[in-house]
Amino acid sequence: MSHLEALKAADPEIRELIAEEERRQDRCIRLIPSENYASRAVMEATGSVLTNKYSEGYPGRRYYEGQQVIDRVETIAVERAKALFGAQHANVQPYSGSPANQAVYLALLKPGDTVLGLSLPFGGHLTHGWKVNFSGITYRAVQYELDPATHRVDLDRVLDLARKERPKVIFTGGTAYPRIWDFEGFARVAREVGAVLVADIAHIAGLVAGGAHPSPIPHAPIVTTTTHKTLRGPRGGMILSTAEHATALDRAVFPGLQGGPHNHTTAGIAVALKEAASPPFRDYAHQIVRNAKALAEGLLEKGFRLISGGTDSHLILIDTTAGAADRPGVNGKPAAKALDKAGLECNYNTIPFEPRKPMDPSGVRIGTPSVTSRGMREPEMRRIAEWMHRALAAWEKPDVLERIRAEVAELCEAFPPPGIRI
Ligand code: DSN
Repeated sequence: MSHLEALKAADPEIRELIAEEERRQDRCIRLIPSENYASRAVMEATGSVLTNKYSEGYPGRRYYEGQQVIDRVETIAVERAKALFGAQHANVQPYSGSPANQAVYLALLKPGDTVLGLSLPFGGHLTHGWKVNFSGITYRAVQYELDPATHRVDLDRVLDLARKERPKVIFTGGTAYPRIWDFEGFARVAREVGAVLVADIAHIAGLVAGGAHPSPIPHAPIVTTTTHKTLRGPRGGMILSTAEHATALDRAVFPGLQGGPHNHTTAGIAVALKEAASPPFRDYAHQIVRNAKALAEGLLEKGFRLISGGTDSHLILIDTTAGAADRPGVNGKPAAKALDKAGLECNYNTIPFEPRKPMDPSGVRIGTPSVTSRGMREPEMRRIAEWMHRALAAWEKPDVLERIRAEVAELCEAFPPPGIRI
């Protein structure tokens, strides 16, 4: 916390809250699959004087003077993004994943046009056409679901729906789908109906960068992502595309949707992209998947019901309402709250064909990006599975949850998180 000395003097209340959050992130096992630990280098870039500068426009074409440095920072970020993912064009200005997707709609569609995406309760994202989101309000959204038996995408069903509804845009990707995305198969569907395929790889960008998940490029001409999940950068967004869509997408981001880019974030993204291009990041990406598989195996041994039976990626979706002989079933929300009390942070989540309400669903969603960033491996995943079992077996017993929390903190002490202790 030495870097927060000025804050200590100016605003001790906020400084203490940041210190408290730092301790919390250090002492618990963070299993939310969309979160991670950004490196200290990423945070230094993000917490820099670049936050002081307005830069509406793009490198070489700005509406403000004084862009000598900012233009170079953004150009480096763009070139690194293109090189890392093998894309012809990159826009690193979207404030996050939702604005990145919003820009895609603005670039490709008119209000009322048809878009096809995975339904939210089945693991899709709000911006893929969910009814309460701008995407479902402004456009004619049609949603595909998962196969009732396998809980996997059934491309034949997607094709049938696409033939019937003739979408202009098809989204792949989601927030709670634990299996590999068949980008090539989706590209065939999109070609057949004349739609533009958009791959939202927000969750798996780091896996794609590290070679632990197939790349959507060249199958999808447009790829959107956040930068802070498996990619381990600051909170931000990016759009990658073919040259064909570059101008429309750039115009949609600015001036269509946003004002000045967050230059401090752009610098943090550049640093994260450099880190993601390094050989250790490839090991990191593959270890995330190995850890998720080990955690899934540990949970299956404890009798947990995993959606789709396991995982190929960084995340696992558990139906916590299904108990075992020595563990009662419990709804997702109380399960997530009990796990949090035990120092195991996750989020409650809908499961496919969810019979309950989104605010009180049947499952929890966990993942391994953060624990892998701390250097944890398969043996630690076994311990996490055991703790999850014990915590949910005693979900109404604060003393048991407190004991587990102490054990969790002891393990965490041995695995310093990036950005906090290393
Ligand atoms: N909120 C993100 C997640 O947790 O998956 C998706 O945008």
